[in-house]
Amino acid sequence: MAARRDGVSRHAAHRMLAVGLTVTIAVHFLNATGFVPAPAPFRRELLSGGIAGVLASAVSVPSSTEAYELPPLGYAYDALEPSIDKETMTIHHDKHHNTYVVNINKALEGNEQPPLVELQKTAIQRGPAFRNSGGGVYNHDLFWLEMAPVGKGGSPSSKLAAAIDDSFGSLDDFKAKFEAAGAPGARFGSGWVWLVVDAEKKLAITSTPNQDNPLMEGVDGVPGIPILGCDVWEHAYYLKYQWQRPAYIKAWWDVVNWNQVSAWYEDALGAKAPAVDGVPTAAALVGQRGSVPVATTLEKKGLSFDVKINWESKLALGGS
Ligand code: MN3
Repeated sequence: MAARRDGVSRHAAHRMLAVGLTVTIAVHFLNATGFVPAPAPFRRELLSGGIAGVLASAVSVPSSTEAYELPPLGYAYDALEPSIDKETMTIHHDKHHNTYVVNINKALEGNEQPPLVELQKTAIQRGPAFRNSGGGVYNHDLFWLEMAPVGKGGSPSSKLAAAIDDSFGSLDDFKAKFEAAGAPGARFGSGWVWLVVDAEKKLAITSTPNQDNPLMEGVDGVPGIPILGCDVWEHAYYLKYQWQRPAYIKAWWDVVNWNQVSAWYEDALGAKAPAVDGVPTAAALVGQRGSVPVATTLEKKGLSFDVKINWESKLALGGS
């Protein structure tokens, strides 16, 4: 019995060592590579051959695997200052948003991944990974797109402006009601405030807890198509505004991309929800993307991200 226990202990020790090494390698690797996304086409090119092809086959990740991706911002991290500071944007996008991307991809590993917008519908029924991570990816994709540097976001289209007047009295009244819905007294704890187009194609303000959104069946809020959403999690504002969430929401209006929101309003009247995994749409409206230096930088960093994902897959599956 003693010998057998020793055997078991040795086996357990080996496993622990393997796990420890795995974690060490993973941490080292993640630190070395950072959380920088590869643009979709670049990643797919890599997966079809070359270095990544070798890596993919080495770690048994099918080359046809499709995964949700962390889209690069359509503007610089400091472009939304002074409303939102550079450090908040960097951490929010590179860490918080990326974590949702990694986790929903893990939850869907080996399964077909539907368009992100479709995933929202059944997210609450499918459980926490889909609701929290799937919702988190969609909400943040939308959030980056609906913002633009001060002076670049335009104003509501005449059609949207008329609908806002009709539903809320005026643009100022709308903003006041939206701010009230996002204040800590109304949305206690983490969540989002939304402008939605409801089933009657009317505008409504609602708020949802955590990473829920109005597309989710069974949502605690007004169901509908979101065309504007304000992230009121503390991670969205705390570094600059601390406890003053209302000050953050007030400053946030200066960076709303009304050109994008107006386009989504048109779509919503046709029952089409923002398919937010198409970053260039808003970018074109903002006129801030597509510059060669940005693309070049991202492509240089793209390989690191690709490698990280493959290694993560291996480390998560192997080792024990
Ligand atoms: Mn957030």
